[in-house]
Amino acid sequence: MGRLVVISNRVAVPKARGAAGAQGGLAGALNSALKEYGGIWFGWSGQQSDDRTGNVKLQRNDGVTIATIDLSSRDVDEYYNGYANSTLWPLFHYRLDLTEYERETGKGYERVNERFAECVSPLIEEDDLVWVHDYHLLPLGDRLRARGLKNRIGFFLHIPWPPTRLFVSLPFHERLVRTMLEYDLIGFQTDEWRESFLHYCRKELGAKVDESSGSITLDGRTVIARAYPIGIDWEHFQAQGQTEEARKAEQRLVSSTRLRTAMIGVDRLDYSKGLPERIDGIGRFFDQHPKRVSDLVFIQIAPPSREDVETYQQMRTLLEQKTGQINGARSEVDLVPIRYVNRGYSHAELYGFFRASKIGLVTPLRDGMNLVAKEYVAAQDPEDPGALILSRFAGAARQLGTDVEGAVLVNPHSPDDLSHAIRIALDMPRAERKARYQAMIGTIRDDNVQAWTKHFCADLAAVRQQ
Ligand code: ADQ
Repeated sequence: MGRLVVISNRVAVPKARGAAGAQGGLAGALNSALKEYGGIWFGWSGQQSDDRTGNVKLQRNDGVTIATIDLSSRDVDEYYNGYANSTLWPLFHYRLDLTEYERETGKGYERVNERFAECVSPLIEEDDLVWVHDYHLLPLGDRLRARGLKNRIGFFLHIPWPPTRLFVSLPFHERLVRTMLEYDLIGFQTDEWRESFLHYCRKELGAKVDESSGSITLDGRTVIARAYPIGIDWEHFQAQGQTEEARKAEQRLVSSTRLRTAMIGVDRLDYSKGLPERIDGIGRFFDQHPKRVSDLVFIQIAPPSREDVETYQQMRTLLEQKTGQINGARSEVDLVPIRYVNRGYSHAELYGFFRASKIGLVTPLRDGMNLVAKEYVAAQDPEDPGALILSRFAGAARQLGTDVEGAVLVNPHSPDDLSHAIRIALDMPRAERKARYQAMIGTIRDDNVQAWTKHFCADLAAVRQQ
């Protein structure tokens, strides 16, 4: 196998504290892949510059070549804040109500994909494997082929693929999916998203689809679609858990919550994560069990993300209001039921906070996978683990829960369901917590991010090209 060339919207050199929240789950995963195979990671530098000289900045970091370009402010508005984050992100998370359809941002999206192809193709050698990531770059494979690239090109979608009935609301949906058929292998987080994609190709494009192998054939070209559920960097996370920083974080939470059970949520501040709905569920729990206010403290850690997009600003305000209302109504001089923290923490600190919390609350309305759910479980003491409450609509629910085993599954839209799950988790006997933990920990440990990258890259290297 040649080198690996990873292409994603942003490249992220691992940084220390506070950076993890902004980087999201993607960064850690890709860094691990590149360290293992050697190669190049190409993407936007995060900088804006209006002089489009097309210069690629190269930097060696820990055996990996990081190659970046700047984007113009118009590119950032149209491609990043516009089409990627105001059209595709809400639509792919089933939020038609928040989806904007603007022709100009669509053009900006195509322009930036073309620019990515123009800048990265000279860096790619003949037998390199090319791995493109996520919704920012759906048409990139097609743009690379147009420049004569014959390499094996794979694509992985980190977020859900929406049902056909929602997806067809996107103007030019057919054109977009046809460009994706230029990849050799397309990976999804779960079978559910893969099935939606196959359904679209069959119904709307008339492609020949083989459900079991995932092959899609159209106009003489075949692409394979498979599910590759992403995992956490188990070893790294466990090593973080052994640090003094993790131990101090755990102690800090234990001593500040004293006899109350700590329940924790850790998310980017994003409407897909179901944060206002989560607060409503906690409010319902306190309404239904007013005496138990003194048993529970909820800690929500949520650093802001995508602050230039208006829906994100509105959500932040809504969340502050809802938290303020509950705290106003339920606090005592020495007791505040919800602690809402607008900042990121290092993985070591998160490990400590997770371990000190007897309930993990992960309730996205829709999520490709959700790595926080896996990190929460990975941080638990096997002899006295906490309980995980997990949304049925997170990709992770496919691996971590049935109705009786593993995580306590919930419908995050229903405050009653959330309230019920909180009561179950709060009163769960240790033996049941241990059994549920045992049902989850094997897949979290073994199906880790290294296994994920190995599996995807091996399949990509093995695809028969036409
Ligand atoms: P995200 O939407 O960013 O990722 P997630 O999978 O939960 O969501 O990953 C978040 C990562 O960022 C985790 O490693 C977590 O520890 C970290 N993080 C989150 N909040 C943090 C905070 N407050 N402080 C510090 N760190 C924080 C997208 C998709 C997911 C998919 C991943 C990976 O939306 O569905 O699981 O990519 O494919």
